[in-house]
Amino acid sequence: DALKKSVKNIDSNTHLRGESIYVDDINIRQGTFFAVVFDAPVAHGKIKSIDYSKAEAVAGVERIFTYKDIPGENQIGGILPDEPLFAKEEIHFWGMPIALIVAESEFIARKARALITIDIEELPVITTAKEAKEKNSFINAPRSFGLGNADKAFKDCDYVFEGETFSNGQEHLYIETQGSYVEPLENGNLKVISSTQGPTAVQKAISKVLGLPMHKIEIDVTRLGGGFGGKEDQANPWAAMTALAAYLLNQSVKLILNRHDDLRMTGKRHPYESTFKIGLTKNLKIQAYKVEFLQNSGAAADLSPAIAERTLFHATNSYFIPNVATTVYSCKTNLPPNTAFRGFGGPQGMFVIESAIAKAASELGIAPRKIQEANLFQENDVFSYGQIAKQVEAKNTWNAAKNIFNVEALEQNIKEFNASSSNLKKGLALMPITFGISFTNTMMNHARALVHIYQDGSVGISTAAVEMGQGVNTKLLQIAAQFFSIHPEKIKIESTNTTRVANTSPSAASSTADLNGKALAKACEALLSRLKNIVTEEFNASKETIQLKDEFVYINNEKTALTWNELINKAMMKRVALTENAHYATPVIHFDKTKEKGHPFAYHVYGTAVFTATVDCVRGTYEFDDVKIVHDYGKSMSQGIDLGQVEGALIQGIGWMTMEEIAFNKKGKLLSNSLSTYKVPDIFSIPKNIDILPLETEGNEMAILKSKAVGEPPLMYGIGAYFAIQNAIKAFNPNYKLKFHAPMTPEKVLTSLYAN
Ligand code: LUZ
Ligand code: MOS
Repeated sequence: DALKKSVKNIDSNTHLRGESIYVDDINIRQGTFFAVVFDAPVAHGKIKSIDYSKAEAVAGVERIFTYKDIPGENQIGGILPDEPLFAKEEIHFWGMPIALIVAESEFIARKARALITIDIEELPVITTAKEAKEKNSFINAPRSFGLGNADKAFKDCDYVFEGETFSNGQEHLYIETQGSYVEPLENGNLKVISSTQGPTAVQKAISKVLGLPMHKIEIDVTRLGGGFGGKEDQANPWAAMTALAAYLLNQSVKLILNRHDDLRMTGKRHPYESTFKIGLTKNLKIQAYKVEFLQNSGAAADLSPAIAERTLFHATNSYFIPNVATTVYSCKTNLPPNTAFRGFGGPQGMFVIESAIAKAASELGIAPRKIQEANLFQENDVFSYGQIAKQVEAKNTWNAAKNIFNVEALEQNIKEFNASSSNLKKGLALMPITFGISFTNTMMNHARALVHIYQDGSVGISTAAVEMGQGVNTKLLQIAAQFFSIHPEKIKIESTNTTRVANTSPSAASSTADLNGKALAKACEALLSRLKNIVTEEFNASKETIQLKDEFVYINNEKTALTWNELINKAMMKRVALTENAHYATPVIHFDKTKEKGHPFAYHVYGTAVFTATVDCVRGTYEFDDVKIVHDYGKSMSQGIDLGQVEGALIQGIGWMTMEEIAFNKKGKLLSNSLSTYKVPDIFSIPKNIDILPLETEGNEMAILKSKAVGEPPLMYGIGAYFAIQNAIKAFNPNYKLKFHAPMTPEKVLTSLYAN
């Protein structure tokens, strides 16, 4: 079966040659203007006056746009209408856009920006979730999920432990920064090229800001140089500003944020401050778990309420706990609005339960894996949100990892190493993951595909899927190649365009290949059915006996002389439609927010990682010797692409947990504002050895071709890195009380090694 083979990413050639087109590479129209955003230099305040006169006087400056120029609404909030495109009277975060300077070159626009003066009455600044909660500063009402009766169950527990955790934000650091290019067409129509995961979200934002119907606005996306959630909602403002300028000037405008502007103005992964209470029986069964999550949402809702919800969905990770009480507060602060980031609140929830287990294990003097193993989800267990677990692979991936990688021998080796080494200490940690696949907002789980078979037998495919390096276009191409049984070179995946495929959900939630792939499969099936009707007439054969294989028609498994191209030609002669538009909506799923119960996920993805870390106890530095993983791909349709996704997510998760340290000062100014102060994993800091094995399973019918979603779940393996380091520190310093304050930077490791 061709699909089982490792396929090559269809973008690999143009990527390698530097020929792949991103927004900044587009051939722009003559006379195009360039834009730069003027943003707030404080985190909270009232604007008393702004003087644009010196900036406007710079030669080559065309015009400066503010909220006053907006013909529609000065509003880009997605879930809640609480976010202006341009600040009017109040400033809510450092980096909040105030104006757009449009000039003949970006250089001139930047020069002009430096000449703008602003007078602001500063107001008190909130930077942490805890402060926000104390001051009753929230985005919306808190949410709570519950199962059983946690408060009552604690009374019957043999052991109860409590603790606090913090996990910091994370910068998306997509290689392609935010940007858009807008070309006015005739009759006030606009063509918008945007680096966005959500073309429809951009179209809606522009429609609202300009007061134009959506049909006048065409969004086109070829590919992104990375998104990671940062462009699910936050591509909107830049596209809306560019569209505003292009519309009012009736000239093309281009806006590309440079790295510093992007880091300062955009939201990140949400920092969380949480408190937990965990209760266990003597035989290590977790009986009760209670947690309060404080999400640092930033200055506006953005996607925070949905992200908070996913934190609750994943609060017990891979463990069945009969009594659960979880609450999340979306806390309004004066940071840039935090947003979607691979895992979407799930990682933050999972870090807390793993911390609770580590704390319990440390207090009881046992290995955390004993508690982890005793509580893994089993078939027909219920999640706190009411979904009954089916086709559960939690234990299977755990046991496979434990056996294949011989965890007991590994543990023994580490003990012996630690006994004989004084300055280097090793630590082990296991990290199981369970991640729900589907947008938690049920209505978002649908997609469309538009397929043209051209009369020469070549095929063009449009869907809502946005290619952002994850390889979704390659998967779509594989699906069509499999259904039609034609050579991949006959198939082209078109850009993602709102005039061809409308009303789309963003490419997010790990669901892009599933949703768009299933819609594509439906379209292909409908076309095939019509083509087979032609063969039926022609050969007087019953439809079930007809097959297309390697560009020939087969009847009863016998090759006929009729080729794919001839069949398509016959279809043209017979006036059979060679275009199909199909819609797919995930069946079964539902969720009732009034009860906080339902069946929100099509299925779950499982896996287990085994980490070994070595800490240099003189310097506080560390290395990961080994990460060994058994991952549940279902029946992977693209092994190379899926492996790449697991590797990338793993490294991104390790970065979040260990070295990526976002810092704001008390006044809300971003200190980690460049790549010299914000460190992401590089080739030298990734694990020395990475072993990723697939779990052998039948796959899941709800996944496209039984090949499970792969984008987000493996990021959470990275949490194991944190605990492997903790265990190494403990081997050096028996007095060390575990701390749950991520990222575990070398500075923190060093102080922990010598703390008592
Ligand atoms: N985006 C979204 C997501 O809007 N809803 C989700 O449930 C989700 N999950 C993961 C990543 N992005
Ligand atoms: Mo997302 S965190 O845009 O899947």
